Order: sequence, then structure tokens, then C-alpha cells
Amino acid sequence: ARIGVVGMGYVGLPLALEFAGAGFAVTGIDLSEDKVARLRRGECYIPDVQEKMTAAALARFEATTDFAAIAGLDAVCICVPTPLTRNQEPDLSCIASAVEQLGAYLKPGALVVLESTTYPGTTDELVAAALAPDGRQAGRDFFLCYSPERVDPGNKTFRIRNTPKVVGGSTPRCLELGVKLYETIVERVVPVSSTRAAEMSKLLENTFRSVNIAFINEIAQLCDRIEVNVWEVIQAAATKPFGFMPFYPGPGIGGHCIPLDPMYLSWKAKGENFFSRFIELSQDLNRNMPRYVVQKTADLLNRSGKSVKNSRILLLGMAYKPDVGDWRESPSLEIYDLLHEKGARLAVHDPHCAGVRTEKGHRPEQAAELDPHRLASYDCILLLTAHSAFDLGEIVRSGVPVLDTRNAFAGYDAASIVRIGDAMPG
Ligand code: SAJ
Repeated sequence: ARIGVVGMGYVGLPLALEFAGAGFAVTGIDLSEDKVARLRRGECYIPDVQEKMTAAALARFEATTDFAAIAGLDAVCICVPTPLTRNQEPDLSCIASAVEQLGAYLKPGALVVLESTTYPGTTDELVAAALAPDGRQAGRDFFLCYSPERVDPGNKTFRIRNTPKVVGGSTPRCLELGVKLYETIVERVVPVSSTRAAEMSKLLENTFRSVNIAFINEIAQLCDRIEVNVWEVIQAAATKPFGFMPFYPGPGIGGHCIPLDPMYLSWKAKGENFFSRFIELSQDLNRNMPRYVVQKTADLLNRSGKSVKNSRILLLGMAYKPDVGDWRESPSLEIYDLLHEKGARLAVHDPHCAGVRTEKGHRPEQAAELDPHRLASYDCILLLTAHSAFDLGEIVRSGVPVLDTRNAFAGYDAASIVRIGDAMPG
């Protein structure tokens, strides 16, 4: 059987290579000439995928920008981005254009699986409708499923093969084919009763995270006021062996899933005249964390009689999570802009990120390696992402006041280290 994957990004490329590794002939389709050219050279632009680009897999994998290749495929997985529009509404334009190409080239009897995160109803309404004009019906002329991606960038423990895969079908036959497809590469496939259930399960997973992160961010701000260290409290609560799951405060939420997915759910809810207070509140709380960090930075500087204005501040970590080079939606970007507005003299250091550009269009100056005398020239340091490459001992030895937004310095008990979620000492 020939399998196609549309969208050669951090979801589609690993999926395509996983199918190739399982022995299928696989076609990777992408709009980007550059991505296709790099794939044809066997170049890997997704860090996690390097080990999948074996000679065996590459021998069965071909990349193209030509959607006509769909005509030769027995199954097509759509793994294209589902961002938000400028006014925070679902942007399904990538799905719409991919599906338009399917309509033009899809082989009778082929299986189509949508993997992009989207609101319940998208698969049955948008995808099926796009193929219906010439009377084609899901379950008869072609087969249609929804199966959410659970790719976790940088996660070495959970890979495609050992991460359970939820699948919903437009009809029972569709579901059967979808399950058979994924059973070739995933140990545990989880069939559900409809494409809507599968779409909703994904939004539940990620909204659950966003809401709980917002909640612990609020608890952290409360702990600031009642002289309790939130990190110690979470650690103590996490000793409860049942019914508790730790989340951790931070400078806000970044990435392309957690800040966005809840907005797909709240948008769908509004369409049904249902206003999700949880989602609105958690989005507000998470979006306000950069301001909270800036306020705490000002408090920290004030302790040594300084103001943000004209202070030299080093931001450690622009990526949205540790040990990845992805700075999309990272709260570090807004923290940089807010401090810049207040007249701080800023430098950043992130060994994983290059070419960072903030929302205001600033291109932060990357400080060179962290050496002691350079560190001493800063009035304060913000730890925003806990990259394992950071030499925390060096930073503590410099004696420069640090605002630690990740409890990265948990092992150090130095007066110069202040944490969010912990009252400012003295
Ligand atoms: N964050 C916190 N506190 C937490 C957890 C996360 O502030 O307790 C922040 C992170 O710093 C980051 C943002 O939230 O800025 C998102 O973090 P994340 O750990 O959710 O990482 P993502 O965005 O890579 O989420 C992915 C998601 N995977 C998929 O959508 C398939 C998510 O569902 C996973 O649960 C998550 O990875 C994971 O567990 O690593």
C-alpha cells in the first residue's frame, strides 16, 4: 500500500518516516520547495527525526510539492498547521487547501485521516463536504477518519510507537480501516465512536493542561503574599499517591499547542451559545504571567535601589520549554518587549535558539557564553527556560540577583536567588 502524509512538519515528517520504517512506500507532500529539496538531500530539519532517517526508511520515502501524487495513494494523513487568526479564531485555511487537493486527486476507495488539532465537527463537516460536490460519500467512495497527533517535541520516552493513538471514523468501516492503518506503527490504537469524539479528546487533553497551568500560576501569586514557597507546597502535595498531578508555575505558556488549542474549544462553545468561563479565565491568567514576571523583576531591582529603567538585565532562555530550540509563542518574547518598553538594557542567552524575533519586532542581542566577569556586569538575571546547558553554579557564584521563574535553582540556597511563587526575602 502507498501512504501519503501532507505537511512535512514536526508531526508529519516523523509520521511519514515511521510508516516508511514499517515497510510502506511513503510520499511526503509539502507546499515548501525548500523543505522538499532538503528532504530529497536526506537533510533533517526536525531534531527528533534524525534517528528515523535510516537508509531503509529513506529508500521507501519520497518528498514532493506536487499534490497530483495523491492519485497514487491508498491512504493520506493530513498533518498541516491549525493556527489562530489575528482575532484569536480558528484558522482552517491549511486544512481547506489540503482537502481541496484531495478532492482533485483522491483515488476511489482511499482512506483520508485528518491529524491536525481542530474543533469537533471539522472532519465530518469540512473534509467530507469538500469531497461531496461530485457526490462522493465517506464510507462508500472514500474512507474518512480523525486521529489527533500526540507528538511531544523532545520527549525521548514517548515516541510514536509507544504513545496510544485515538482514532474516530465517519462510519464503522472508516474506523476499521483507520485502526488497521495505525496498528502497523503504534502499539495501542484507541478507537472511539465518532470523529467528533476523537477531535474533542485532543482538545480536552490540552485544555486540561492549560487550565491547570493557569491555576498553579494563580496559586503561585497567592503564595507570594502568604509567605509560602509554592514549589515546596507542590512537592508536598505531589506526595499524594492518588488523585493529584503536579503542574508548575512559569512565566506564561508557549508553544503551538497549549496556548492555542483551548481557543478552538472556546470558539466552538461560543458557536453553541456556551461561554466557557474556565477557558477565558485560564487564558487571561496565563497571558498575564509575563507582566507578573516583569513586576517581580522591578521589585527585585528595587531591593538594591535600582529601577528597571537603565538596568542591565540578562534573560536566560527564549525557547518555550527546556532543551528545545522552539521560541514560538514563548512568554520570554513578551517579557523582553515589556522590559524593553521600560527602558531596560537587555541581553539574552539561549544556546538552543537563533534568530529570535519578538512580537514587537525586536531581535534580542545574544550574549556570548556565560563567563563570570560578564555576568557581574548585570543588575539582575531572569531564568525563563531551564535549559540543562546553563551553568547554574556559575550564576550563583556571580552573586548577581536572579529571578528564577522555573525553580531551576532548586538545589541552591543562595540569597541572590528569588523565585516566583515565593515571597521576596527581606
Ligand atoms: N508549562 C508550565 N507549567 C507546567 C507545564 C507546562 O508553565 O506545569 C508551560 C511550558 O513551559 C510551555 C507551555 O506550558 O511554555 C506548554 O508546555 P507543554 O509541556 O505542554 O509542552 P508542549 O507545548 O510541547 O505540549 C506538548 C503537547 N503535546 C501534544 O499536543 C501532542 C501536550 O499535549 C503534552 O502534554 C506536552 O507536550 C508534554 O506533556 O510535554
